Amino acid sequence: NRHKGFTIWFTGLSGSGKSTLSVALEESLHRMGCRTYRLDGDNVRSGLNRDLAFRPEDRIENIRRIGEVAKLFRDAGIINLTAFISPYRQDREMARMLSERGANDFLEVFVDAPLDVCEDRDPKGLYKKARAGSIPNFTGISAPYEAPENPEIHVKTGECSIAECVDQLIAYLVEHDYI
Ligand code: GGZ
Repeated sequence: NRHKGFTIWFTGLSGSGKSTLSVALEESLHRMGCRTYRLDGDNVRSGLNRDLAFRPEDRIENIRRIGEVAKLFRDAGIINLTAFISPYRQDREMARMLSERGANDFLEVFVDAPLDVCEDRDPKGLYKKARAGSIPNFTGISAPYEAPENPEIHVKTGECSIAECVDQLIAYLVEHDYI
């Protein structure tokens, strides 16, 4: 598969399925012979961004650095999948500006699941702790999430399976000649 470098930027609440979806999409892309790299909390917040927490200024800097890294992968011709809450519209726009060389090098994917669905899933028990007040600034509970207004792709993980969402993403990428 001959493809250019570009960024697929997943945004959504904790527990919305960003990481799961990015892993599943990456598997499909690999089967198609694409070169990818995935950035998420596990490999970025533990290393490059380990000095950052979850205050607004930390999140802004988190997203700024990730945007810069995404740009490097883009320049290397790699499809970069990023899975961070990235709650602020302005920061996602900044990441888009950083990343965008030609047009269309940055695809925002709104991973949309209602808060109550995410809270029911609560895979790490974080919502429960946030409700109890032991995690401050928790997105959706005590910190804002600004939903995208014009994402390239909008997937509804509360209604559709991960496989269906992956199909939707692949269809978009094929239709728009990314892969
Ligand atoms: C939101 C938090 C918080 C607070 C820890 N608010 O479900 P998770 O665990 O694995 O994903 C969440 C992750 C969010 O990190 P990001 O780098 O994606 O956030 S941002 O883009 O806003 O900078 C959650 C965990 O870290 N976590 N404390 N207060 N999520």
